[in-house]
Amino acid sequence: MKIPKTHPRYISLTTRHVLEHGVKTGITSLNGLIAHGRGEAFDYLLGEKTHTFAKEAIAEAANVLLAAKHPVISVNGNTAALVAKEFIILSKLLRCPLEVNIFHTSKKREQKIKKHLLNKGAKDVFLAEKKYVIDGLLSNRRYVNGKGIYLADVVFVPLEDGDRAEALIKNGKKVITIDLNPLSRTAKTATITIIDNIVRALPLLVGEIIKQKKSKKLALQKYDNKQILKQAVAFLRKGKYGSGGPS
Ligand code: PTJ
Repeated sequence: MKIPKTHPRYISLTTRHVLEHGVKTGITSLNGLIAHGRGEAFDYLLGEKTHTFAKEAIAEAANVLLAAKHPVISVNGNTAALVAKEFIILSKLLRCPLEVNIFHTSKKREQKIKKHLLNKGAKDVFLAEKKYVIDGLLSNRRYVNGKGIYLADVVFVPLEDGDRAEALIKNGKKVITIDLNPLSRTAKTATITIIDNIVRALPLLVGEIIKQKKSKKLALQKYDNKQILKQAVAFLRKGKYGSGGPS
């Protein structure tokens, strides 16, 4: 289906197609479509734009990722379909690995995601190993790579489930997430929560990292994630939503 660029919901509709393609090629799970639908509902209410609270979180995320000793980017079936290119740029800028870590267990899908990332130019793509486990977690996501998330001090885990965010924090790691829902357990648990659509936030994060790398000194910012969440919820409560209009 060809969507005219002038369609008021062009970005939203093309993003859906990217995920649909992800399902057809075996990268994204069917559940991923449902998760995206939930995200879309919040995006609509947020006016489908990047707010100041997201920009502040992006700046802090860049700061923390650049200061990390061993950052790792965790990739799932939705994010692999939507932002593989930006993940690869990020992993090169930060000299850090990408690790495939999926919630809905499937060895076949893990391999397909890895191949997809390598085909797009990724260097290091790790998979989970049964002997390395995140304590306090029962889902498939407890298995991690011994040189990746297991060792990481900072884990970038966009579109995450609450259980793993909590477990990673309990295991002493900083967690940076992207989640359109400021009320989700992940959003509330993470060290830094970027409340924005991943397709808008990732290019901005790449830009911010390039900017902060050039400026060479890492700004120590006063950052309060609870305040960021409060601002997002306050915006939703005000009800000034729906930039694209009903369709
Ligand atoms: O590939 P798998 O098996 O690892 O599965 C990936 C999903 C995303 C399906 C899985 O992690 C999952 O079920 O996630 P949840 O618990 O549904 O949470 C996903 C969160 O991401 C929800 O709070 C959504 O609002 C949010 N979300 C969905 N799409 C986007 C998003 N946030 C930002 N940008 C999006 N495009």
